[in-house]
Amino acid sequence: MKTMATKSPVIPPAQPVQLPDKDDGGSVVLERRTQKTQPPQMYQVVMLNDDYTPMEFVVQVIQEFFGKDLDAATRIMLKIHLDGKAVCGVYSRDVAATKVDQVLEAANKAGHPLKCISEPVDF
Ligand code: TYC
Repeated sequence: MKTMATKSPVIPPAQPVQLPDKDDGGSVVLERRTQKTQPPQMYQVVMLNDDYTPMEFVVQVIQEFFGKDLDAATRIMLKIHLDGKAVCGVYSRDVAATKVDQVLEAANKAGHPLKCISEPVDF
């Protein structure tokens, strides 16, 4: 399961500008501002708890695909186990989607029901 969404860029409203002099006595001109480039939307890969996947497998997956050491991976796995879910990493949309695919493929191969999703940060 993958979750995707997009955010439309925020365009600042046009501001009324008073011309300095030689105007027609009080006319108001709307000046369009150039749009600022927004930083790319980032995606967090969230891993979900289940009752069947062995803890050791989850720790290995987090180490392998999210570049965490044993200690960090164990802490993330325990957070998932206790809270139901946890963020394993934050990436661009394509990289996050690839991480989800890699985790699901490894889980399927091993016969575990482990699930993870990708969702926009600030979802
Ligand atoms: N709850 C599982 C168990 O008790 C362990 C587990 C942790 C499973 C994290 C999935 O994403 C997960 N064996």
